[in-house]
Amino acid sequence: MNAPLPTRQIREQLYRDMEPHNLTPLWEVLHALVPPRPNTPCVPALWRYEEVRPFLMRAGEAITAEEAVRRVLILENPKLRGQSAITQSLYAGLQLILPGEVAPSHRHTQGALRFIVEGSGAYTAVDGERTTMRPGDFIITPSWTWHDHGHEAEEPVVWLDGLDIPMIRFFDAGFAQNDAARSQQVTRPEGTSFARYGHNMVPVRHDPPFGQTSPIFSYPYERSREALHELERHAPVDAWDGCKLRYVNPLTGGWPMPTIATFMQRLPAGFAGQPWRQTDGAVYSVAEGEGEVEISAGEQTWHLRFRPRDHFVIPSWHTARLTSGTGCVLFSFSDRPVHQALGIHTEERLS
Ligand code: GTQ
Repeated sequence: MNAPLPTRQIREQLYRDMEPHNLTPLWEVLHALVPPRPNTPCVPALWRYEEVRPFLMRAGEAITAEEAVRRVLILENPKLRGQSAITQSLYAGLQLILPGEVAPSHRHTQGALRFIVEGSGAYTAVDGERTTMRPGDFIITPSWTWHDHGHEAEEPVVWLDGLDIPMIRFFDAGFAQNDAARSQQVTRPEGTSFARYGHNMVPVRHDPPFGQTSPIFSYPYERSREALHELERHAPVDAWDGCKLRYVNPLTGGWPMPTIATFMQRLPAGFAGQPWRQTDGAVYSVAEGEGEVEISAGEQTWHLRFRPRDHFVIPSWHTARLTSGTGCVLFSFSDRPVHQALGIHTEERLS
């Protein structure tokens, strides 16, 4: 009789024999599959605008908006290089359009937001209506709506693109089409959507024009900024967030986009915030002012000092705290609507 094989050999033989059958033992990976806490591969990162801008302008010389279709430099998480992702679920990029250019009309199931970083006078057209871009405006391209971008003014215009590209890729649910026309036909004057839906009033009879996405596709900075400044003067400042508002879909009171939450916050001068962590990793665009974000996870700590037009990412379940000497205004977006729809959104406010 043969001596029984040692346990390790028995297991390794089993793994080798079942390998060609596309079978693998759970017990070897279980700890990583259901970790005790979120364990993202993403890391915090900062893109300084003064470093990025020269590359954008060089891109402007290297390729036209028309040839590129979208002339964008993707902000890739340093630990997700090659994946066109800033977090596991979100895409971010900086798009440049120059006077006289057109980024041709197309549509896709991926939803997009724009946050205007530099320059005025370019437009984006959604479903027959144009909206002019100004710095600090938050603009939405709802899933599966035709959209083109154009520029008939004087100066380069740069905006932050935030899309749910990695999420839609994860679900293998991406479709896209190019329009036969370069620029879509304008069918409504600029401002129609805002007049209908943007004044705390909505038409008595209407169908939601963009399904689960907000019927307002431009939230002008003028309005958001004024609200934040009023709050700073008259309302208590939150010890973690400063004065932070979320954008809403006026038809539902919920998020403006089904996959992406958007926020704008003001940190008063001298603000030294308390630390927090949450499961939704978030991307920030600095609209005004300067400050610092301290981010930590495990043994590691990052100190990111930000200035106007800089961009940074706070990954899932990283502890973060914000400070600002001068005071600042921050726009941010995350995948929180999906966490909430699944009942898995978690936040801890620490002190
Ligand atoms: O403007 O339609 O940054 O389709 C990436 C994909 C922008 C856009 C991006 C896109 C767009």
